[in-house]
Amino acid sequence: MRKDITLIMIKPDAVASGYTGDIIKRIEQEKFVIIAMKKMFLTKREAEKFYEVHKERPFFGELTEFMSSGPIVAAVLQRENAVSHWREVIGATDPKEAKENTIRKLFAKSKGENAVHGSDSEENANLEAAFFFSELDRI
Ligand code: FUP
Repeated sequence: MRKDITLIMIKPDAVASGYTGDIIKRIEQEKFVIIAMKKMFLTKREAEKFYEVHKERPFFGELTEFMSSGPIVAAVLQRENAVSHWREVIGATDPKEAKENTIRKLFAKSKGENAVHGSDSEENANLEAAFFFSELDRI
């Protein structure tokens, strides 16, 4: 079976609330292989670069401010259908709309402070993984 990757982040709200361990446990329960993982602090400029596709959206300032407000954990995860499976596991962008037992239902505060990120396509997963990790980090 093909093993795809996705790029995920545990966002500043979830790291600050002490949910990193719970989320990593869930990653393993869902049979993802952790290819690379690091805790880091994005600058505003780095957050703006990562979310460049959203730069015309009204929430861009708030989003990049939030994403550079505290440490995050970024990781490359692998399993079959990694992108779609992770999106199922995390649930809807707005935790109020997320299904029971999804990560956002369990841990997110709001649509903006929503605990985790997941790539939205295989193409973006590869671009986003390369944003955070070198080829050497991902062997
Ligand atoms: P998702 O793919 O579920 O992370 O959501 P989007 O790509 O639509 O949005 C990217 C990020 O922008 C979200 F994680 C949170 C933020 N956002 C807002 O702050 N307000 C909105 O109305 C929509 C998204």
